Parts: sequence; C-alpha cells; structure tokens
Amino acid sequence: PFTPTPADRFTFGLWTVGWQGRDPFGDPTRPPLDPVESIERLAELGAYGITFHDNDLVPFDATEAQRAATIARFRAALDKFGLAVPMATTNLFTHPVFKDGAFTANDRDVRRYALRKTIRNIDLAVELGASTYVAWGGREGAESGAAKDVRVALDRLKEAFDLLAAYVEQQGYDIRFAIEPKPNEPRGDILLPTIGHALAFIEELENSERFGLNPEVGHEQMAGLNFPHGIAQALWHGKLFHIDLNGQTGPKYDQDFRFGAGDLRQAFWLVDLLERSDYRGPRHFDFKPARTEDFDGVWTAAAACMRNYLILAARARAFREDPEVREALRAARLDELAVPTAADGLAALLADRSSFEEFDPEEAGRRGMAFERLDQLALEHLLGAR
Ligand code: 3MF
Ligand code: MG
Ligand code: MG
Ligand code: MG
Repeated sequence: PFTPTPADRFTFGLWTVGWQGRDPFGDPTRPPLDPVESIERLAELGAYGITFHDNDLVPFDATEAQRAATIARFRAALDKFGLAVPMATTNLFTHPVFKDGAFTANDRDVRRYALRKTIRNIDLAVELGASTYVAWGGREGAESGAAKDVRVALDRLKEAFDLLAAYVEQQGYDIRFAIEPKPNEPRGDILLPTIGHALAFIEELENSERFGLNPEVGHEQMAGLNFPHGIAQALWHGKLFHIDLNGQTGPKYDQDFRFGAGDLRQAFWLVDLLERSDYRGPRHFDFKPARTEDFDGVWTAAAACMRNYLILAARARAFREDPEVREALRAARLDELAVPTAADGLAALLADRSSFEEFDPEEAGRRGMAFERLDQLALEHLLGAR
C-alpha cells in the first residue's frame, strides 16, 4: 500500500542521490553517479521527476559540444524512462568565483556573470518542461559585519530578481521563481534566512506574483522554527511554489536526512497539512544519503523518503477520520476558531456589553482547552497504536 507511483508526484534532485559524501572533514565515500543511472533507478522506484543544478548535469568547465551531447543524452533518458523535469536551479555556490556570493557579491563582474549563468540554465529548464526555477542564495551572506552592507546587498538581490523576471517575461516563458531560505551554512549568515524574511522580501519585487518560496524542512529547523507553521503561512500568502522535504534534528548543521528521519512529529503535521491543502506541486526530496552508505544504501534511502511520506499521509488521514478525533477537535474548539471574531462589525462589537462590561475573564480563564487529549490521539495515530 505504500508503493509510490508517478501520480504521487515525488521528485528528487540529481545532487541528492548523486551526493558523493564529501563533507568539510572528509573525502567522498562514493564514486560519481551517472545522471542517466539516477533517472533509471528513480523511475524504477516510482518517482515522477528529477531536478538539477546546471552543473549537476553539465560540468562547470564543459565545452559547448560537451554540453550539447550531455543534454541530448539526458533528454533521451528522460523520454525512455518517463521522468519529468518540473524544476531546475543554478549552482551559484561551488566555484571559487562565488566565494563572496553571486547576485550580491561585492564584485560587480561576478554579479553580472551569475545572472548570465542563471539565464542560460533557465533556457534549458524551460526547454526540458520545468515550470519552477529555484533560487537558493547559499553564498549570499557574510561572516563579518563591515564586509557586507546588508541594505545595499538587498538592493542588488532585488535588482537580480527583477532582471530575471524581465527576462522570462520577454521570452514569454511559463515559469515561476521559488526562493529557498536558509539561515546559515555555507555562509556564517545568509540573506533571507527564513520563510518570513523571504515572504517580506518578495513583496518588494517588481513582479512579485512570479515569486514564491521553496522552503526546506531542515533549513527552518536549523533556525529552531516550526516547519509546518512556516508552510502554513506560506500557503496562506499563496506563496508555496515548491518544497524541499528532508529530515533534521534541531539546530545543528544542515543534516539533510531522508524524509521521516529527524523530527518525526513535525513530519506528521507537515504531511497532514500538505495533503489537506491546495498545494499541487511536486513533493521534492532534497536529502543526502548518509556518507556511510554504498549505492544499495542510497537507493534504500531514496525509496524510504517516498514510503515514509505515504505512510505519514495514511496516518494523518486515519487521524482526521477517527470519530474520537473529530469529537476531540470540537472539544478543543477548532470550529470556534473558524468563526470570524466580529462579523457583526466594529459598531456592534463596541455596543456589545457581553464582550467586555459583562464578560467574566475569571470564568473564561478557568476553561480547559482539551489540547492534551487531542495531541495524545495524534501521537497514537502516528505511532500506529490506533
Ligand atoms: C542547500 C540546499 C540546496 C538547494 C538547491 C536548490 C544544494 O542547503 O538546500 O541544495 O535546495 O540549491 O534547489
Ligand atoms: Mg539544503
Ligand atoms: Mg538541507
Ligand atoms: Mg534545499
């Protein structure tokens, strides 16, 4: 029952299963993985699509001829195994040229190069059928105070996104941008550190309807934030364009565990939220198979990401359908939260003596909220005890 099919819209980054296990303290533990093999294996496992940074597919120093041949071979494999490319993104972080950032590098020529590199890959993304272009500004930040004038850097970031939007408008491309917030790593502090910062920034862009978010589970949790709450607010603003699913155990380095590992309770509430929302985009996994693993472990972890999502969706459904839960939700007055506070209007509120003069805060303060019972029911569903 927990076997994924393309209808589930599960997607993986080429850089996830292809991660070789290089970390700040250790060399790679796995050889490179051919993107064509990733396509074949992910299709076998029931995935819907694959995503990539330009340089996950085409090496940074490839010639024009090598680039064309690589893309042709990749496209043939997509057709053969039936995988889609719903999203693509740019690597603006690996090469030393981006050590001080891309769109906000102090060096102007680096900023111009970063825009051209991005535009070139947007063309490829659209050619391959992508409708979302992700922008993670991993190097847009600083380790020290005077090195980056943050207000001016935000001007440059806005300028970059305004130019990219102008480009896709001019080309008539049907593609939207999804900004991915992250608080730190690899920079000491990164610009647009959380969902909230990014939502506020987007409103300042020329073409703000074209911009939304690609939040990642672990990134918000690195900042100690509640990921399902962040996603709920992104949905509320109509700005959840894409999502990076993975696992994290609290404020640590970016762990990128397989989905379901890490904070399992937040994973449960996240799936409960997504499945009841109007989000119809891919369920995209941005995880790193642990560097202890060989390729068997890589494919086990990839399959587990999808399986865990489906298990959590089934657990969340059972929770919502349980008559005792429905009763507990009423006891916790969730239906009352859905009633507008003053649909009778401000004048009626001011004239309503029962709302203030005759209101008994002592009595209201004694009412139990019955949240513990509700949460225990959720925990028992999550644990499979109901
Ligand atoms: C880093 C990330 C990135 C982004 C990617 C865009 C390398 O922590 O999460 O992965 O997700 O650049 O999708
Ligand atoms: Mg990440
Ligand atoms: Mg991560
Ligand atoms: Mg990510």
